[in-house]
Amino acid sequence: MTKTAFITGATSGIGKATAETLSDHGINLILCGRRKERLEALKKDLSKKVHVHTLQFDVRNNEEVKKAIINLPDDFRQINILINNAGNAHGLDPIQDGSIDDWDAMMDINVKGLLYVSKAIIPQMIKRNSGHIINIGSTAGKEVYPNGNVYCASKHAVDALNQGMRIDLNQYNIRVGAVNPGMVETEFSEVRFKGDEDRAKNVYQGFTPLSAKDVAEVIAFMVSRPPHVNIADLTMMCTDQASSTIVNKSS
Ligand code: NDP
Ligand code: 8X3
Repeated sequence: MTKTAFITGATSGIGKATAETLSDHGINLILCGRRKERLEALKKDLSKKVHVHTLQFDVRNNEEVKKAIINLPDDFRQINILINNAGNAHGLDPIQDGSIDDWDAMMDINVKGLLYVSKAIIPQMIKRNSGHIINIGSTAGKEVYPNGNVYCASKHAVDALNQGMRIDLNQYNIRVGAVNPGMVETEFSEVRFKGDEDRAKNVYQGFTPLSAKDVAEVIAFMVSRPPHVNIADLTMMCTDQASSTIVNKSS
């Protein structure tokens, strides 16, 4: 049976690379994001290989999320794989200087958005007694680094939700697992530093970070395991990274 994957944050970085990689595995795709032109361009490209549907919504808006998922066309109603990927860091400031708007964005997108999307999709997986949810966490969900405070808190929440979902959905034969990447060169730092491209580039200078494709290949491995195998929690870093704060820039 051909599977369908629902990917949030498919317009860029890890989500986009995952869409491309899963299309190579013959998995049909529902691609989500706010930037419509990018969704359309990706659809045009990947439709050469698999069936693709796009949904434009902001994960912060629960009404938009519900409406988009309820109104999926018949061919895309059955979602076998949910990849909760949409997210970002906003700012990198000590807690005493942090911006409330940045905090709201991170908690609303990374935590509440993930919950809204999951809430809209889990019932159909329960009904079919089958499904696979992959949550994109972070090494920031495993440890806290200076000035990472609220981003790290949001990713620790994803770590807890990954465990909680796995426990609660176990009786319904639904696989739940997380990928927790270290530093991946995407638009992540451009968003974090509000469009400051030089500052964003500087984050990845002097070492070889993970690429979005590196993460996508791990996700493809997870979803292609036989039904009795669930990769529950996987942390990956580039070879030059040992922890959130220890990066070898001299290799
Ligand atoms: P990008 O900035 O390249 O991609 C982020 C994606 O999330 C975009 O497609 C964006 O789409 C989507 N998104 C952001 N906000 C919203 C929103 N409000 N509603 C809907 N979609 C949204 O970053 P990455 O690919 O690096 O990040 C993907 C995930 O990986 C995030 O959860 C991030 O925390 C995590 N991660 C990233 C790491 C890194 O170093 N890059 C390391 C570890 C984890 P659009 O703007 O079109 O809505
Ligand atoms: C993104 C990786 O180290 O910038 O989650 O937090 S990091």
